[in-house]
Amino acid sequence: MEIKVMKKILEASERKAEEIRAELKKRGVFFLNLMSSPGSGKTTIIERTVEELPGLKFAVIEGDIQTTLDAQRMAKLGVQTYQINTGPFGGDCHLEAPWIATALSEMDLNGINVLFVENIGNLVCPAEFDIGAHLNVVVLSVTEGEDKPLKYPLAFRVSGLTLISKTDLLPHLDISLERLVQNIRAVNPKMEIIPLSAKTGEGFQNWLNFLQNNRKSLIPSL
Ligand SMILES: Nc1nc2c(ncn2[C@@H]2O[C@H](COP(=O)(O)OP(=O)(O)O)[C@@H](O)[C@H]2O)c(=O)[nH]1
Ligand SMILES: [Mg+2]
Repeated sequence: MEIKVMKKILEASERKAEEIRAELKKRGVFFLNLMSSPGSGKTTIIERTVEELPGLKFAVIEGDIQTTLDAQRMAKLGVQTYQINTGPFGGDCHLEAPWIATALSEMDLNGINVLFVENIGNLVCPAEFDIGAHLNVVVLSVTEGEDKPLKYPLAFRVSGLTLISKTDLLPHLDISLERLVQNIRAVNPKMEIIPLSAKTGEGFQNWLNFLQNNRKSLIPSL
Protein backbone atom coordinates (compact mmCIF):
# COMPACT_ATOMS: atom_id res chain seq x y z
CA MET A 1 0.00 0.00 0.00
CA GLU A 2 2.73 2.41 0.97
CA ILE A 3 4.63 1.67 -2.21
CA LYS A 4 1.52 2.32 -4.24
CA VAL A 5 1.05 5.74 -2.67
CA MET A 6 4.70 6.65 -3.21
CA LYS A 7 4.45 5.74 -6.89
CA LYS A 8 1.36 7.88 -7.29
CA ILE A 9 3.12 10.88 -5.76
CA LEU A 10 6.12 10.45 -8.05
CA GLU A 11 3.92 10.06 -11.10
CA ALA A 12 2.01 13.23 -10.21
CA SER A 13 5.31 15.08 -9.80
CA GLU A 14 6.61 13.85 -13.16
CA ARG A 15 3.36 14.84 -14.87
CA LYS A 16 3.63 18.30 -13.34
CA ALA A 17 7.21 18.60 -14.61
CA GLU A 18 6.06 17.81 -18.16
CA GLU A 19 3.27 20.38 -17.89
CA ILE A 20 5.71 23.06 -16.71
CA ARG A 21 8.15 22.28 -19.54
CA ALA A 22 5.43 22.49 -22.20
CA GLU A 23 3.72 25.57 -20.79
CA LEU A 24 6.94 27.58 -20.46
CA LYS A 25 8.03 26.65 -23.98
CA LYS A 26 4.64 27.83 -25.26
CA ARG A 27 5.11 31.11 -23.41
CA GLY A 28 8.61 31.59 -24.80
CA VAL A 29 10.42 31.11 -21.48
CA PHE A 30 13.68 29.11 -21.48
CA PHE A 31 13.90 27.35 -18.09
CA LEU A 32 17.28 26.29 -16.67
CA ASN A 33 17.76 24.41 -13.39
CA LEU A 34 21.15 25.12 -11.76
CA MET A 35 22.42 22.39 -9.44
CA SER A 36 25.65 22.31 -7.44
CA SER A 37 27.32 22.01 -4.07
CA PRO A 38 26.97 25.04 -1.78
CA GLY A 39 29.28 27.87 -2.79
CA SER A 40 30.21 26.71 -6.30
CA GLY A 41 29.15 30.10 -7.68
CA LYS A 42 25.55 29.66 -8.90
CA THR A 43 24.25 33.01 -7.67
CA THR A 44 27.34 34.84 -8.95
CA ILE A 45 26.91 33.25 -12.40
CA ILE A 46 23.24 34.30 -12.51
CA GLU A 47 24.17 37.84 -11.41
CA ARG A 48 26.79 38.24 -14.12
CA THR A 49 24.54 36.66 -16.76
CA VAL A 50 21.77 39.15 -15.98
CA GLU A 51 24.22 42.03 -16.18
CA GLU A 52 25.79 40.87 -19.44
CA LEU A 53 22.49 40.26 -21.27
CA PRO A 54 20.46 43.44 -20.73
CA GLY A 55 18.32 42.61 -23.78
CA LEU A 56 16.78 39.61 -22.01
CA LYS A 57 14.27 39.63 -19.18
CA PHE A 58 15.07 37.14 -16.41
CA ALA A 59 13.12 35.62 -13.54
CA VAL A 60 14.63 33.53 -10.76
CA ILE A 61 13.28 30.98 -8.28
CA GLU A 62 15.65 30.60 -5.35
CA GLY A 63 15.64 27.32 -3.44
CA ASP A 64 17.17 27.35 0.03
CA ILE A 65 16.56 25.57 3.29
CA GLN A 66 16.79 28.87 5.15
CA THR A 67 17.18 32.60 4.41
CA THR A 68 16.34 34.91 1.52
CA LEU A 69 19.97 36.01 1.07
CA ASP A 70 20.25 34.96 -2.59
CA ALA A 71 16.82 36.40 -3.40
CA GLN A 72 18.02 39.71 -1.94
CA ARG A 73 21.06 39.61 -4.26
CA MET A 74 18.69 39.10 -7.21
CA ALA A 75 16.32 41.84 -6.10
CA LYS A 76 19.27 44.27 -6.13
CA LEU A 77 19.56 43.62 -9.87
CA GLY A 78 15.85 44.28 -10.37
CA VAL A 79 15.17 40.64 -11.22
CA GLN A 80 11.78 39.20 -10.31
CA THR A 81 12.58 36.57 -7.69
CA TYR A 82 10.54 33.98 -5.83
CA GLN A 83 12.05 32.37 -2.75
CA ILE A 84 11.20 28.80 -1.74
CA ASN A 85 12.42 27.94 1.78
CA THR A 86 12.07 24.27 2.66
CA GLY A 87 13.14 24.78 6.32
CA PRO A 88 9.63 25.28 7.71
CA PHE A 89 8.45 22.11 5.89
CA GLY A 90 11.04 19.63 7.11
CA GLY A 91 14.14 21.07 5.42
CA ASP A 92 14.05 19.14 2.14
CA CYS A 93 17.35 19.25 0.25
CA HIS A 94 15.74 19.59 -3.19
CA LEU A 95 12.85 21.27 -5.03
CA GLU A 96 9.92 19.46 -6.66
CA ALA A 97 7.79 20.23 -9.69
CA PRO A 98 4.55 21.02 -7.81
CA TRP A 99 6.35 23.70 -5.78
CA ILE A 100 7.76 25.22 -8.96
CA ALA A 101 4.23 25.21 -10.44
CA THR A 102 2.93 27.09 -7.38
CA ALA A 103 5.77 29.61 -7.62
CA LEU A 104 5.10 30.15 -11.33
CA SER A 105 1.37 30.65 -10.71
CA GLU A 106 2.26 33.53 -8.37
CA MET A 107 4.87 35.10 -10.65
CA ASP A 108 4.35 37.47 -13.56
CA LEU A 109 5.83 35.69 -16.57
CA ASN A 110 4.82 38.31 -19.12
CA GLY A 111 7.82 39.18 -21.26
CA ILE A 112 10.15 36.81 -19.37
CA ASN A 113 12.74 35.20 -21.67
CA VAL A 114 14.77 33.13 -19.22
CA LEU A 115 13.85 31.48 -15.92
CA PHE A 116 16.61 30.25 -13.62
CA VAL A 117 15.95 27.95 -10.73
CA GLU A 118 18.83 28.02 -8.28
CA ASN A 119 18.30 24.64 -6.68
CA ILE A 120 19.22 23.82 -3.08
CA GLY A 121 22.99 23.52 -2.66
CA ASN A 122 24.06 19.89 -2.83
CA LEU A 123 24.95 17.47 -5.60
CA VAL A 124 22.66 14.63 -4.47
CA CYS A 125 18.91 15.20 -3.95
CA PRO A 126 18.12 17.85 -6.62
CA ALA A 127 19.29 15.44 -9.33
CA GLU A 128 16.56 12.97 -8.35
CA PHE A 129 13.67 15.31 -9.16
CA ASP A 130 12.55 16.52 -12.57
CA ILE A 131 11.26 20.05 -11.96
CA GLY A 132 10.29 20.71 -15.57
CA ALA A 133 13.41 22.53 -16.75
CA HIS A 134 14.35 22.59 -20.42
CA LEU A 135 17.96 22.19 -19.36
CA ASN A 136 19.63 20.96 -16.18
CA VAL A 137 22.98 22.60 -15.55
CA VAL A 138 25.63 21.44 -13.07
CA VAL A 139 27.96 24.10 -11.69
CA LEU A 140 31.16 22.51 -10.46
CA SER A 141 33.91 24.75 -9.13
CA VAL A 142 37.55 23.84 -9.65
CA THR A 143 38.11 23.83 -5.89
CA GLU A 144 35.83 20.78 -5.46
CA GLY A 145 38.31 18.29 -6.92
CA GLU A 146 38.51 16.09 -10.00
CA ASP A 147 36.66 13.12 -8.50
CA LYS A 148 33.25 14.72 -7.86
CA PRO A 149 31.61 13.69 -11.17
CA LEU A 150 32.54 10.07 -10.33
CA LYS A 151 31.26 10.34 -6.76
CA TYR A 152 28.02 12.14 -7.58
CA PRO A 153 27.22 10.78 -11.06
CA LEU A 154 23.44 11.28 -11.13
CA ALA A 155 23.63 15.08 -11.28
CA PHE A 156 25.95 14.74 -14.28
CA ARG A 157 23.78 12.08 -15.96
CA VAL A 158 20.60 14.18 -15.84
CA SER A 159 22.28 17.40 -17.00
CA GLY A 160 23.13 18.67 -20.46
CA LEU A 161 25.71 21.26 -19.46
CA THR A 162 28.45 21.55 -16.85
CA LEU A 163 29.82 24.97 -16.04
CA ILE A 164 33.25 24.48 -14.51
CA SER A 165 33.41 27.60 -12.37
CA LYS A 166 36.14 29.69 -10.69
CA THR A 167 38.78 28.89 -13.31
CA ASP A 168 40.68 31.99 -12.09
CA LEU A 169 41.72 29.85 -9.10
CA LEU A 170 43.36 27.12 -11.21
CA PRO A 171 46.90 28.49 -10.84
CA HIS A 172 46.60 28.11 -7.06
CA LEU A 173 45.37 24.49 -7.09
CA ASP A 174 46.77 21.05 -7.85
CA ILE A 175 43.86 20.18 -10.05
CA SER A 176 43.98 19.14 -13.69
CA LEU A 177 41.17 20.68 -15.74
CA GLU A 178 41.78 17.99 -18.33
CA ARG A 179 41.22 15.16 -15.83
CA LEU A 180 38.12 16.88 -14.49
CA VAL A 181 36.70 17.06 -18.02
CA GLN A 182 37.59 13.39 -18.59
CA ASN A 183 35.74 12.40 -15.41
CA ILE A 184 32.64 14.37 -16.44
CA ARG A 185 32.68 12.71 -19.87
CA ALA A 186 33.18 9.26 -18.27
CA VAL A 187 29.83 9.74 -16.54
CA ASN A 188 28.07 11.52 -19.42
CA PRO A 189 29.80 11.40 -22.81
CA LYS A 190 27.30 13.88 -24.31
CA MET A 191 27.84 16.59 -21.69
CA GLU A 192 28.53 20.11 -22.93
CA ILE A 193 31.30 21.60 -20.79
CA ILE A 194 32.14 25.27 -20.41
CA PRO A 195 34.94 26.38 -18.05
CA LEU A 196 34.48 29.93 -16.86
CA SER A 197 35.18 32.50 -14.20
CA ALA A 198 32.37 34.80 -13.11
CA LYS A 199 35.05 36.87 -11.38
CA THR A 200 37.40 37.62 -14.28
CA GLY A 201 34.92 36.91 -17.10
CA GLU A 202 37.21 34.29 -18.66
CA GLY A 203 35.10 31.87 -20.73
CA PHE A 204 31.90 33.70 -19.78
CA GLN A 205 31.05 34.65 -23.37
CA ASN A 206 30.97 30.93 -24.29
CA TRP A 207 28.24 30.43 -21.68
CA LEU A 208 26.29 33.47 -22.88
CA ASN A 209 26.46 32.18 -26.47
CA PHE A 210 25.35 28.72 -25.34
CA LEU A 211 22.39 30.23 -23.47
CA GLN A 212 21.30 32.34 -26.44
CA ASN A 213 21.70 29.52 -28.98
CA ASN A 214 19.79 26.99 -26.87
CA ARG A 215 17.04 29.51 -26.20
CA LYS A 216 16.67 30.09 -29.91
CA SER A 217 16.54 26.39 -30.74
CA LEU A 218 13.93 25.74 -28.03
CA ILE A 219 11.70 28.60 -29.10
CA PRO A 220 11.60 28.57 -32.91
CA SER A 221 9.56 31.78 -33.19
CA LEU A 222 12.57 33.85 -32.09
N1 LIG B 1 37.56 33.23 -7.22
C1 LIG B 1 36.28 33.16 -7.58
N2 LIG B 1 35.33 33.21 -6.62
C2 LIG B 1 34.04 33.12 -7.02
C3 LIG B 1 33.67 33.00 -8.38
N3 LIG B 1 32.31 32.91 -8.44
C4 LIG B 1 31.87 32.99 -7.18
N4 LIG B 1 32.90 33.12 -6.31
C5 LIG B 1 32.83 33.25 -4.83
O1 LIG B 1 32.37 32.01 -4.30
C6 LIG B 1 31.52 32.23 -3.18
C7 LIG B 1 30.20 31.53 -3.37
O2 LIG B 1 29.53 32.09 -4.50
P1 LIG B 1 27.95 31.99 -4.69
O3 LIG B 1 27.63 32.58 -6.03
O4 LIG B 1 27.25 32.57 -3.51
O5 LIG B 1 27.74 30.41 -4.73
P2 LIG B 1 26.40 29.53 -4.63
O6 LIG B 1 26.28 29.07 -3.22
O7 LIG B 1 26.61 28.38 -5.57
O8 LIG B 1 25.28 30.41 -5.08
C8 LIG B 1 31.39 33.74 -3.05
O9 LIG B 1 32.28 34.18 -2.06
C9 LIG B 1 31.77 34.26 -4.42
O10 LIG B 1 32.31 35.56 -4.38
C10 LIG B 1 34.70 32.98 -9.36
O11 LIG B 1 34.49 32.87 -10.58
N5 LIG B 1 35.99 33.04 -8.90
MG1 LIG C 1 23.49 30.81 -4.11
